[in-house]
Amino acid sequence: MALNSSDRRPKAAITDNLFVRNTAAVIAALSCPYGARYLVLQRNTFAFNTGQYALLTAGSPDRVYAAGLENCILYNPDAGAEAEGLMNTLYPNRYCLIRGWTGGDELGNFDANPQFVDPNSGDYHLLAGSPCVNAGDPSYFVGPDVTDLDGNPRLQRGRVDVGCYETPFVSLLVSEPPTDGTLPRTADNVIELVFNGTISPLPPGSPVSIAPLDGGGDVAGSFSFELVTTTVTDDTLRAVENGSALPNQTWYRVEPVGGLDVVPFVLDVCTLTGDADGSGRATTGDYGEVKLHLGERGDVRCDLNASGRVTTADYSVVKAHMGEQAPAKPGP
Ligand SMILES: [Ca+2]
Ligand SMILES: [Ca+2]
Ligand SMILES: [Ca+2]
Repeated sequence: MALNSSDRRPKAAITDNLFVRNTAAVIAALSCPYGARYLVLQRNTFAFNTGQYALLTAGSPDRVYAAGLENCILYNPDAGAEAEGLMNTLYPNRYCLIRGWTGGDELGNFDANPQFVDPNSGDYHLLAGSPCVNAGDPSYFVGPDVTDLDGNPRLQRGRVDVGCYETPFVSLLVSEPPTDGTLPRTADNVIELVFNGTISPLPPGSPVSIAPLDGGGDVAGSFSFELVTTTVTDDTLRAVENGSALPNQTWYRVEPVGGLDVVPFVLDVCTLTGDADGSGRATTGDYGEVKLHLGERGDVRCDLNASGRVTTADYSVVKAHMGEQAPAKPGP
């Protein structure tokens, strides 16, 4: 994308754009030569643009007041031609990676390789170890609806990244039960969520909401939550029902609360006592599943009566609910 602006309106912002591999004799990516003093360029990535200048933020070096840069990446081949007028800004450049530019360290600016994922193939997302990750203005406020160029939440891991992409560190990999799975125990049912990274520290209160799909209040307060380790430290959230808090044959939706710093997800599960094998119905097949796990201890799925161990007594739970199935899931 290339843009030439001579907009004289004050306090405009150009945000969350990717300007890459533009070529021009003079100004490659962006030109805002007149009245740019009230223009702020926020969370943009300018990379591999070639020309006399990668972008023009003022008419010339001696023109007073160029556009300001915040949380931007300027990483173009000719460091000397990064941008015209970087110094004379009404809004000082802050928290930017600017190749070859020094003099703004006290405002969080820095010069480094941004570590794009695969720029030769057009992927300008940031590697996990990029110096731009969580290097934006720490006091930068973005509302919950503000997204990056991909449409992902702009604020992740507590601090905005530099450039047009926010690195979504942590997302849900797998769950037990899986999507549309069942909670088969008479009590102390377990929902285990495994993420692709550490999720500690947890926010105060319940880290997820667990709301009945047919209406009614969040029941997350009826669960205890703990962090455990599956692959990396604290990558797994275990939610354990406190006793028999949930009625049978009821659908619930599990979602992260705002304070849990993960990519949003939706997990629907249904209570279905006796469904040891997760088939969605209590049948004789569940006897076989219990038999396979006889003797196991702890919060295991086949411990249907929540005694702490899988025994032949768990067969009676299947028998008591024989033939019951998960109701149709409410909603669209
Ligand atoms: Ca971040
Ligand atoms: Ca079953
Ligand atoms: Ca048992």
